[in-house]
Amino acid sequence: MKIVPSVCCNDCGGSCPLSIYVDEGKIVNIEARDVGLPAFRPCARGLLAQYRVYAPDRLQYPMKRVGERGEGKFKRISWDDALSEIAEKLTAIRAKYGPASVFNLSWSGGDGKVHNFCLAARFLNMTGGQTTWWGGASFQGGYFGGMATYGKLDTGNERADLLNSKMILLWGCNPAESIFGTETRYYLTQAKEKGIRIVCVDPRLTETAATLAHQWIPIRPGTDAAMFIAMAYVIVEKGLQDQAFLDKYTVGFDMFRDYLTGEEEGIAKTPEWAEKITGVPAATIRQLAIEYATSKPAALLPGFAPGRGSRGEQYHRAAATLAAMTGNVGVHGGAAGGLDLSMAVKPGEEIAIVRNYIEIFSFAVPMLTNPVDKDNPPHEYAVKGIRSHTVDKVHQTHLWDAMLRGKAGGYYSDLKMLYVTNSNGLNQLPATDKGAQAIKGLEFVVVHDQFMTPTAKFADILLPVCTWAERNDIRMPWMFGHYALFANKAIEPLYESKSDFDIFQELGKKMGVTFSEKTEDDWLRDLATKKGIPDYEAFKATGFYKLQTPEPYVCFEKQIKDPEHYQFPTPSGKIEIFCQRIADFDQQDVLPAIPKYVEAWEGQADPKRAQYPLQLFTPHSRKRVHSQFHNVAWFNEMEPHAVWINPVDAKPRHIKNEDRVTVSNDRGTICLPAKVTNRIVPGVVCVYEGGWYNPDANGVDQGGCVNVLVKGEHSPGGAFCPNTVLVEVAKA
Ligand SMILES: Nc1nc2c(c(=O)[nH]1)N[C@H]1C(S)=C(S)[C@@H](COP(=O)(O)OP(=O)(O)OC[C@H]3O[C@@H](n4cnc5c(=O)[nH]c(N)nc54)[C@H](O)[C@@H]3O)O[C@H]1N2
Ligand SMILES: Nc1nc2c(c(=O)[nH]1)N[C@H]1C(S)=C(S)[C@@H](COP(=O)(O)OP(=O)(O)OC[C@H]3O[C@@H](n4cnc5c(=O)[nH]c(N)nc54)[C@H](O)[C@@H]3O)O[C@H]1N2
Ligand code: SF4
Ligand SMILES: [Mo]
Repeated sequence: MKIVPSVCCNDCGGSCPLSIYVDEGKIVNIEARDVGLPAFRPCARGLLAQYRVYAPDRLQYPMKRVGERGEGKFKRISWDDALSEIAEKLTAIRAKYGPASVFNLSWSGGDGKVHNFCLAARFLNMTGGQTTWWGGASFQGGYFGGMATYGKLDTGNERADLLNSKMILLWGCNPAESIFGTETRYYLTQAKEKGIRIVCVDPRLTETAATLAHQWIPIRPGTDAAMFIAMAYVIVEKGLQDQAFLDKYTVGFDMFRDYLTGEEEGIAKTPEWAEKITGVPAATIRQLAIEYATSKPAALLPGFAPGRGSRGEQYHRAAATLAAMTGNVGVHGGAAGGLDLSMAVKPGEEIAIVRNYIEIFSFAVPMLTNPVDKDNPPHEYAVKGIRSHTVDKVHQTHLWDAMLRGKAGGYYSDLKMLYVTNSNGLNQLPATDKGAQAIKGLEFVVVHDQFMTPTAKFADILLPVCTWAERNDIRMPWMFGHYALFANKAIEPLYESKSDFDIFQELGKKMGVTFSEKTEDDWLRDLATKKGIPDYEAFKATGFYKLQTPEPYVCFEKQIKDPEHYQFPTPSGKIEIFCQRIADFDQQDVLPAIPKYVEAWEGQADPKRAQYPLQLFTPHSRKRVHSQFHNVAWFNEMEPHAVWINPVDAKPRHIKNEDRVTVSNDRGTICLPAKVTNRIVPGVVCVYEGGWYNPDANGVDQGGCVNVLVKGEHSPGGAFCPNTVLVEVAKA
C-alpha cells in the first residue's frame, strides 16, 4: 500500500489536499490530508472520487459514430485510426471553409494548471486557428461590474480578514455548498463562533443560511439591485453615508443620489418601492440598511449567481456602490464587492483575461496566438478592460444560434466543426434542444471525455480521457489562490484512456506539428519555478506550498491610506459609481452609467407571466460539479435531482412531494420529481444545473437538464442568464 499526496482537481475552486491510498495499482481509499491548513476541508466529491474513477460507464477506448449523430451508437476503433481521421477532417474542413469554421468548446472539466482547456486552444492555434467564445458563464456580470467600478478583477480581501468584520452579509452566496474559495466556509464558521452577525439573502434557505446565518432574508431572484438601491435610499435618507469617503474616493455619487431620491426620474427608490419588486418587506430592507451602514466595518460578499441574470451587471455595480457609500472599501473587515477575488500577485505579474477566463497564477502551457483573431478588430461594443473581444468571437449564449445561422445571421463565420474537450457544453449552455439541432447540422464533431455525456453522444470521434487521479498536475485554488498543491498521479490511466496532453502530442504528429517540446513534468517544473517554489521535488513529495503574501491581504488598502500616490485603476483614478465607459455604450435604458434597477426580460412585468407564472433559477449542487457525478449513482443518493417548489405553488397544481412533474416554457420541457419545500420563496422554483439531457420520443427531457429552459441570450454587459427564466410546473 502506498499513500499518494494529491489534491482534488474538480472545478469548484476548492483544491482540497487528499491522501490517495493505492494498493496493487488500485485506489482503495481517499482521505483528507493534513497540511496544516484546517480551512481546506474536502467534500464527498474529493473523498469519494474513486466512485467516479471506477464508475462502470467510464469510456474505455476510442470510438467512431455508427448511427445518426446524437443517437449514441458507436463502434470501437484504434487510437491510430481515430487520430488519423481527426487530422484528415480538421485539415480538410479548414481548407474548404477556413479556420474560423472550427469551434473550440473547451471548458471546466480538467481544472489543473496543465490539464485544462488551454491544451485544445494551443493545439488548434498552432495548426491553423479556431473560433472561440466570449462571455464567461461563471461571473461575466461581476467581471463587467468590477472592471467598470474598480478597474480591477481582484477586489477581495483575504478571507481571514472576515474575522475583523462586525457584520457579514452573504448575498446570493452559498459557500457551504458551492465552496466559493475553500477558506470561505471555514472563516465564516469562525466568525459565527466569534459572535459576528451573519445575514444571508437568498431565494432559498441554503445550507449556508441554515447553519451559519443569524438571519435569512428570502428574495425573488434577479431583483437584488432593487434591494441594494432601496438600502442606499435609506442610508441617504438617514444621512448614514460616509460622505467624506465618497467625496475623496468616488465619482458620480451625486447622480446616484438624484436617482435614489426620484430627482432624476420622479420615483423615489423607497423600501416600499423595492418591496413590490423583491418581495422583501420594507421594514426588513430598512433594518438591514441601517444595520449595514452602522456596523463598521461590514463585509457584503456578493455571490456570482445573482449576476448570472439578464441584468446581472446592475447587481454587481449596486453592491460595490453600497460598499463605497459605507466606507467599507480598502479597510480591514470590509469588502469592496466587484469580483471579490483575492490573489497573491507578485510585483510585475498581471491578472489577465485569457479568453473568458481569469488567469489566476497563469496556466502552465501557453495557448499561443489564434491566427483567426490575431489581426481582427475589437467588436463594435468592446471597451478595453470591460468588454474586450474581437469580432470573430461568439458569445457563449449564442453558440447554437451561430451554428444554425452563421454568416447569414450576422456571425463572423459559418461553423462546420466542433472540437470539445473538458466540457459537457450541450448540457451546460442555454437552449439545449436548439443545441442538439445545431450540432446535428455540423460536418464533424470530436469529443474528448471520460463518460458518454449528452455532448459526447453527439461525437463523430469520441476519445477516452483519464481523470486527475491518473496524471500529474498542479492546482491553485481560485478566489483565494495563495497556495500551490501537487496532484501526484496515483494510478496509471485506466483502460486505453490518455490525458488531453498526450492526445494532442500524438495528434500533432499526425498533422506534422510538435504540440509540445516540453514534457508534462517540464511544464509543471517551470510553473513551480515561476511561482517562486524553491524545491520542485520537495513540493511534489509534500504536495503543498504556501505562496508568499501579506496577511491578511486587504484590497485597495493603499488607495485608501495613501491616495496621493495610489489611485484606483479606473480612467478617473476613483471608484466609478458613474462610469463614462459605460455611458459610451449609449444603451442607457438597459445599461445605465450609474447602477440602477432595470426590469429584466422574463422579469416581474413580462407578459409571458400569464402563461409561465413561475420564476426559475438554477444554482450549483453540492453533490455535483456542474454535470459531473450526475451519472454516479452514489452521489444522486445524497440528494435526488428535483425541482424545488413552495407548498403555496404546489397545492393549486395538486403536486405532492416526489410527484413527477414537468417544468416547461416556450423553449422546451423537462420532467423530474418535485421537492415541495418551504425552503424556497413562493412564486419561484429551482432546479440545480447539471442534470443530464435525455429527451424522450416526444422531445421531453427526462433527465432534468435545466438548460433546456434557459434562453440563449446574454445581459447587456455579457452575463450568462440561467437565473432569469419563466416557467410553468405541472403534474407529469
Ligand atoms: N458544489 C459545487 N460547487 C461549485 C460548483 C459546482 O458545480 N458544484 N461550481 C463552481 C463554479 S464553476 C462556479 S462559477 C461557482 C458558482 O458559484 P455561485 O454563483 O455562488 O453558485 P450558485 O450555487 O449558482 O449560487 C449561489 C447562491 O445564490 C443563490 N441565488 C441564485 N440566484 C439568485 C438571485 O437572483 N439572487 C440572490 N440573492 N440569490 C440567488 C442560489 O440560491 C445559491 O444559494 O461555484 C463553484 N462551486
Ligand atoms: N443553467 C445553468 N447552466 C450553467 C451554470 C448555471 O449556473 N446554470 N453554470 C455555468 C458555469 S459557472 C460553468 S463553469 C459551466 C461548466 O460547464 P462544463 O465545463 O461543460 O461543465 P461539466 O458538466 O463539468 O463538464 C465538464 C466535462 O469535462 C469532462 N472532463 C473532466 N476532466 C476532463 C479532462 O481532463 N479532459 C477532458 N477532455 N474532459 C474532462 C467531464 O467528464 C465533463 O463531462 O456550466 C455553466 N452552466
Ligand atoms: S470538489 Fe471542491 S470542495 Fe470538494 S474535495 Fe474537491 S476541491 Fe474540495
Ligand atoms: Mo463557473
